[in-house]
Amino acid sequence: MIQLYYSPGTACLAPHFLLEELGLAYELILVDTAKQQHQEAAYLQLNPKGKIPFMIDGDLHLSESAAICLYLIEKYTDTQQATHFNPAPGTAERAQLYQWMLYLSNTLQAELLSYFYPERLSEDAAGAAQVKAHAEQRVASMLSYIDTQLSKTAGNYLLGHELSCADLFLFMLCRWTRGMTKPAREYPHLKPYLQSMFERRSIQDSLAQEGISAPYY
Ligand SMILES: N[C@@H](CCC(=O)N[C@@H](CS)C(=O)NCC(=O)O)C(=O)O
Repeated sequence: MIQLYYSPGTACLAPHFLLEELGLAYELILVDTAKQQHQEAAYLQLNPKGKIPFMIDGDLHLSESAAICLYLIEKYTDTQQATHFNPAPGTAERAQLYQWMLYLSNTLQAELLSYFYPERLSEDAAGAAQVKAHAEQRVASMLSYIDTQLSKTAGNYLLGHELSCADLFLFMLCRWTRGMTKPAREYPHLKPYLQSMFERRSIQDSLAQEGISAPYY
């Protein structure tokens, strides 16, 4: 059975939503970052990066939330019900999926990590406060870009009419902005988008399993 190592609310959420969305059997294993369990020897032996999430599927050991999502759609979407999750290689839809997954993980997620760990990018508290403030400004311009893109899609999702793992990834990242001056939920197109994503059973169940309570996003 697939094992997902998680810490509540962290980058494990996108793979967790996806496991639920695909109806796969999996086991959740808690590695609590608040208790520094991700720095313990037993976990570092599995994932020397000391980051969450981490997934084991048979002989495969995999880190990086975006890579886990792309692996899961490629391996487990051969059923009729889930084909829209895995657009055929070489198609425009597949290219769009890669574009969103790379943009979200390489740009917005990276900036959010600077926002949450500013002390790693500065030598003192004043510098860290500046790093955090600047990261929040850059996140705001990225949210603005995403909001505009959502206004141009033909359907309700990043790829148009069908949900993809990029939407699950985006919901996770938008959730992380909930404490910002202008959180994602306050952008005109992101607002209804996040509300409708939040209503999905996969998201509700994952948040409940991780023990996450309101405000959700
Ligand atoms: N690019 C990685 C980022 C992983 C990451 O930084 N996870 C955070 C939680 S969201 C973490 O493990 N933080 C603990 C730490 O950096 O000490 C991914 O998407 O999997």
